[in-house]
Amino acid sequence: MSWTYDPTNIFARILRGEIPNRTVMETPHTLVFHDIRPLAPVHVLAIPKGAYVSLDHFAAEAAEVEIMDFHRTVAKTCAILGLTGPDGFRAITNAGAHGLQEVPHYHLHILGGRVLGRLVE
Ligand code: DGP
Repeated sequence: MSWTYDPTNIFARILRGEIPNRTVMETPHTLVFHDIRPLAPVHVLAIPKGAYVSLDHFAAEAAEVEIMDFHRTVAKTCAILGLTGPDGFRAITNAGAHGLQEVPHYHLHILGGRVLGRLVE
């Protein structure tokens, strides 16, 4: 399978330092920052630094160290933001046209701080 990555997308520009962001955590492979249009009291985005379009692209082609680092960083972020208690959180990703993906760089939305609505429309 092939994925075509657009290096002009907004998260690529954030990674290059061309656009500011409110960083929560950064590692050699992963960046976590606040979403510009928060849908919950906590709404951050975790992105790999590599050029991956979507979850399926990342899972298929990233090195194991990138995949490990990404998920460990997500877990640390949840702990830092106070989401790992019984109240919990939601982690969700949108992919492609049906997923209504707006930014074509893989990102995981991490939401919490209130009871979230069900996913069904
Ligand atoms: P998605 O539909 O899953 O591709 O969501 C993209 C998210 O990215 C959306 O919640 C808004 C957020 N977003 C878009 N542009 C920017 C930006 O320039 N900065 C930040 N921090 N977030 C952005």
